[in-house]
Amino acid sequence: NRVNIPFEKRIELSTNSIAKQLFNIMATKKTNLCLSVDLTSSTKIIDLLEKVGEHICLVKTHIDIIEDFSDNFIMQLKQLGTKFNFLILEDRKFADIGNTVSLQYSKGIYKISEWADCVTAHSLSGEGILKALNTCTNTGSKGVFFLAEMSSEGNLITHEYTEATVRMAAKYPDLITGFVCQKKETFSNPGLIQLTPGVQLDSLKDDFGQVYNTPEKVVLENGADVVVVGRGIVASKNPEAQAAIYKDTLWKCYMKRVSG
Ligand code: 5IU
Repeated sequence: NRVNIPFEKRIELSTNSIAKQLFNIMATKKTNLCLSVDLTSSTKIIDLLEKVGEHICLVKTHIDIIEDFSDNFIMQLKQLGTKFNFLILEDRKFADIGNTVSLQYSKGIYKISEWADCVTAHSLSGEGILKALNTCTNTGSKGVFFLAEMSSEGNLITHEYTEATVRMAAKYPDLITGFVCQKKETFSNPGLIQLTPGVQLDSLKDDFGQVYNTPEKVVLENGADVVVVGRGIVASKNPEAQAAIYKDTLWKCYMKRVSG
């Protein structure tokens, strides 16, 4: 069972270079925390990452919500990634036909393919989306977290959709880093990474349908490898202390999982 294999052992089982790097970072830094920096000011993002960079393996961005975007921001972000050893996931949730996605990925103001180690994508439009992301090669290594399930209540993803998504991903072993999903049964390949959002310690939901679970539930019961926390850290009074708490709690759950 993939959830009982330690990250160190899963490095050699993965076929995507970003998955290998991420497993390696998690094992070395002893953290499976991904911070979702859903802030609209680039200086606030940089300040926050200076404080919490040591606690995270991955930072998740929504580049299109930033109001003062600049190439300099990207440079700072990359530098922090190198300084603290974390990767960057742009949560773009690509969903269009392949040709449009290849433009959205590499062109425009953001030029995502030039700086994001990995991106998220929907399977809704079909395999062309993976073909497109796979052909854009202005960086050496890249990865895709394919969206197999969502955390929000009332989302329209069915069991069949999830299964078809996992089958589609299997055709692109070099490209797929893992799945954004909620359950351990969703896939079995131990070389792939389960990224799970919807975690907060002091809240059960937000006003717009987000559903929160506890670290114990997502890591021990539901098989999350990397756990996404946004407002639980970003909106707290002391993000630095809070990041350390999430990191320790999530890592303890992971240790319990692989030793039990
Ligand atoms: N996100 C989800 N649920 C999902 C997917 C993505 O919450 O199913 I796919 C994103 C949205 C947000 C972050 O950027 O993860 C969660 O932030 P909060 O922890 O603040 O709810």
